[in-house]
Amino acid sequence: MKNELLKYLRTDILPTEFCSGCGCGTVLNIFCHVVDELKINPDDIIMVTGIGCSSWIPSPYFSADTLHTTHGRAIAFATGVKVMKPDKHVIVIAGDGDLAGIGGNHLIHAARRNIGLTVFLVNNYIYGMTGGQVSPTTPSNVPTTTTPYGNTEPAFKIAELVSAAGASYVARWTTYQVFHLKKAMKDAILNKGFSFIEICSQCPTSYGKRVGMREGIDQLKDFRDNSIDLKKTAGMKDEELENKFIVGKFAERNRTEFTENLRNINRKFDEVPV
Ligand SMILES: Cc1ncc(C[n+]2csc(CCOP(=O)(O)OP(=O)(O)O)c2C)c(N)n1
Ligand SMILES: [Mg+2]
Repeated sequence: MKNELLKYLRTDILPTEFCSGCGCGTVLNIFCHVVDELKINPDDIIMVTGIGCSSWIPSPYFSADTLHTTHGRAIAFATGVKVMKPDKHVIVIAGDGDLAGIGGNHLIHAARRNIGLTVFLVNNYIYGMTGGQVSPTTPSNVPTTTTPYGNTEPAFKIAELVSAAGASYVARWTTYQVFHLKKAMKDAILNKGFSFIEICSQCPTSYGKRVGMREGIDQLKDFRDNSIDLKKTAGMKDEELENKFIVGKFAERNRTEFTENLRNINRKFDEVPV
């Protein structure tokens, strides 16, 4: 029996290049379910991505119009697309290095503008594709190829950062909570303003092995055993939350969307007699 969801993929290049145990396949799978259940025509989707393993989720695997852009610039390109094509679903899927490292400024300013993009940041806590360099979300003390004696920096709390910057929808889930993640992806796509989900994902090849979790399943068990609902964290100390994955919805706000403001200005000037 043929899987109905294969119609969303570029099947001529399957199977994917993802390592065994990688979370990228899970994210791709859930994303196909989301598009199918929301009954979105892929012709109404424009995928935008950067460089990295997680950037391969949309490109080349998802079959829609796609911009596979330079490292860190996905949101800049996506902003241009959304301004010109405000009626399309403009969806970015990329990594922690891409979106929070080199592309970090694009991310926070897009959130501040509340431009109607949907961004799924696949946080595997490392520069996966290039073999395991430290990223802005790598936890302190973790040894990486560029921090062989342990990471001396604290990690960005990326969902909290994007929420503080003004995004109108923000959530964090892991690849273990597939049904919560699916629901959140739907909410994010349907939200009119800037929507962001941090998806904590496993990378056995470049990250897991450095923290004693050699197989993808080991990290999935870590997500299962150490996730905590955001609603239950009130009053908890930072030390108690160390090494926990705080999951849930961080923001849902009603703010005017950026391209709507642009349209309003255009309308105003259209009415001015010349
Ligand atoms: C301007 C620039 N700098 C560096 C690179 C090399 N590079 C390619 S992918 C990557 C890291 C990707 O990490 P992340 O975005 O977290 O994606 P992952 O592979 O972990 O999914 C880097 C540094 C590049 N391609 N372009
Ligand atoms: Mg990464």
